[in-house]
Amino acid sequence: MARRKYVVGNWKMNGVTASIADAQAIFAAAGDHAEVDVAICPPFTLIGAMVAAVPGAAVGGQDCHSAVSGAFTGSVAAPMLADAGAILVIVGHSERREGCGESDADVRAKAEAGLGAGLSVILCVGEPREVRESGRAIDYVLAQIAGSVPDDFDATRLAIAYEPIWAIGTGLVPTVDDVAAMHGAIRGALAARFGGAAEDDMRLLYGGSVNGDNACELLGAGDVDGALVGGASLTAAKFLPIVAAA
Ligand code: G2H
Repeated sequence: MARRKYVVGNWKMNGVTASIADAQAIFAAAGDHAEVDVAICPPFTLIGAMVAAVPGAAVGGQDCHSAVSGAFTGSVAAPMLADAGAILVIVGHSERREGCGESDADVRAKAEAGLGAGLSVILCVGEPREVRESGRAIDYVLAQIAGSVPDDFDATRLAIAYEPIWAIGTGLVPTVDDVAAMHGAIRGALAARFGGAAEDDMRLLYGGSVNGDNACELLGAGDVDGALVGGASLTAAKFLPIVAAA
């Protein structure tokens, strides 16, 4: 099965009610690119409003707790995201792995929670600068894959986002050859562990300073099925060139 391109906006901690107009503009124009799956992951506070404003749009959360419910002040469970109308969730973003101390086991539990709630999951991996400079980036990321990807999943509902930490929000990006080498290594590891479905159906996204100027090149790299986009996903003017490049 040919993998559809997938371009996902990660709004991070940006957006208020007025920003729903940006999402409406993005999803309306994305309709011109029917061959691309477009999604936006706004802050939790905007999920319900975004789903209501753009019925049928692919809206997601940026994180979830691994438990279904309980005494976890400030956290949001995967079934709550589904209840709010989300259809996907990002787990394991480096801003949570590093900023909130999330381990591979934590990320795996969150991915399992998301899948268990019926959501699609985007599971993030990526190396810090010093690991890239030491030449160990592929080993580092494959260890994250081994530790954080669940054992059992529908390959059409789990995507991997490779986001080198040093490229996030910095304007720096890896070379196309480095992206292709990393994605090829990830694909190989998934195929070896899970077989044909992972090889054929799982989508591998690139994330980290993707913008309208570099999207064509990055999305054209080998085994890149789309992009996870932060800063350039907040407005239609910046995001739609990336969708068009896919
Ligand atoms: C990486 C990316 C979105 P940005 O975190 O996940 O953000 O495109 O701003 O580097």
